[in-house]
Amino acid sequence: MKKFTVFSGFLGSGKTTTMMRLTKYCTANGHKAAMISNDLGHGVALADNRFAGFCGCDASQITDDCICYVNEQLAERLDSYYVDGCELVVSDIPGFGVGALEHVYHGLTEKFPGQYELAPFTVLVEPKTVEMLRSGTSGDLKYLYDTQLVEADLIVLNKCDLIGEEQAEKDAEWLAENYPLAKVVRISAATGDGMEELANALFEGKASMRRPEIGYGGSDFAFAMGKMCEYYLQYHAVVCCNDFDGNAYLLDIAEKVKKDIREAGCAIPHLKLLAWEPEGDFGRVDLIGTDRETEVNHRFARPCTEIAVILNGSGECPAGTLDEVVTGAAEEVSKKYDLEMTIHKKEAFGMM
Ligand SMILES: Nc1nc2c(ncn2[C@@H]2O[C@H](COP(=O)(O)OP(=O)(O)OP(=O)(O)O)[C@@H](O)[C@H]2O)c(=O)[nH]1
Ligand SMILES: [Mg+2]
Repeated sequence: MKKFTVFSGFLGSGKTTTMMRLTKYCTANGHKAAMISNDLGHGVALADNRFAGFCGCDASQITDDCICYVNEQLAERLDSYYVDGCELVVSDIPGFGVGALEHVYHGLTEKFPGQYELAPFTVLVEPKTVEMLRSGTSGDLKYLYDTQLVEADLIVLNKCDLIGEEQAEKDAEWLAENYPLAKVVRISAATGDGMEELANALFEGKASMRRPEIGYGGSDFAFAMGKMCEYYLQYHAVVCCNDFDGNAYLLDIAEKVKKDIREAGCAIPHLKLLAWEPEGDFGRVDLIGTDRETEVNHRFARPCTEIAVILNGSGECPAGTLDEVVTGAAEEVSKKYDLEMTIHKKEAFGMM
């Protein structure tokens, strides 16, 4: 089998966590699987790909562009995975992306007819987003939340561990009623619940290849995309003392970004903070919005004396504001911890 699927879904919905959990599940059950992270930035390994690698996943990345626009590069990558015995490859698209059904599924089919078995086009959604869509409070980004789901052959309601069974059932019913062409499955990438059902849906299901009208490039698209920007900072830091706590350091940066972004009247749907030291110990913290608890997803086991850091994520604000806030937070917190920072690369750019 040479199955390929795209995981779409808004920033922070759990695409990377699900790809990691799913590919490990499939490989452990006799169907080798691999994942491609499609974070945006030029020429560096970004947080999702490094994190997946540190966690032992069969993972690579495409970062120069959205996979929508690089069919040939994607095809080459897929071929190398299939030669290596993979039966399923999953790639995400940037969390504010839409249009991958047309650009990736139809693009691959037109350029490489019969070469890939396309699994259902899959869209992850978390309960918080369902709640916003249901209550009509999804604000300026409504077009993105809704259009992603309109593209779905398979909707994956993730983070079901955060809600009760009854609420999960209600959310799944609402999704099925409002996006009637999609099948809905419920999972928790955090606990692993639902992986068998998800794997079966991908291996047994097929892409519909329908072409929904999503107003790609139109005024609603431009309005929502015009709000989004992308940022990354990569640096190295030398620590002065032997009691440096990398976990507290990352958390402090995240909390400062949260506070400063709030004060700037902006939003930051997802910032990923990843740091590692030469022996391979690492820490990962996720800031998901300014009104939620910062999440510690992996802790340094020991104090360290030297770290490399990648901070990357997406803001609902001008690129300059995100740059100022995140770079400023990294610099200020580094000073507080007596770190000597050497910045290797930084990028901040708007999506329109
Ligand atoms: N409670 C809970 N948290 C989850 C689950 N899946 C993911 N998360 C957390 O949600 C946050 C975002 O998850 P990611 O997998 O990085 O989300 P993403 O969709 O890849 O985000 P982008 O790369 O920004 O588009 C992380 O802190 C995860 O640990 C889940 O099933 N339950
Ligand atoms: Mg991700």
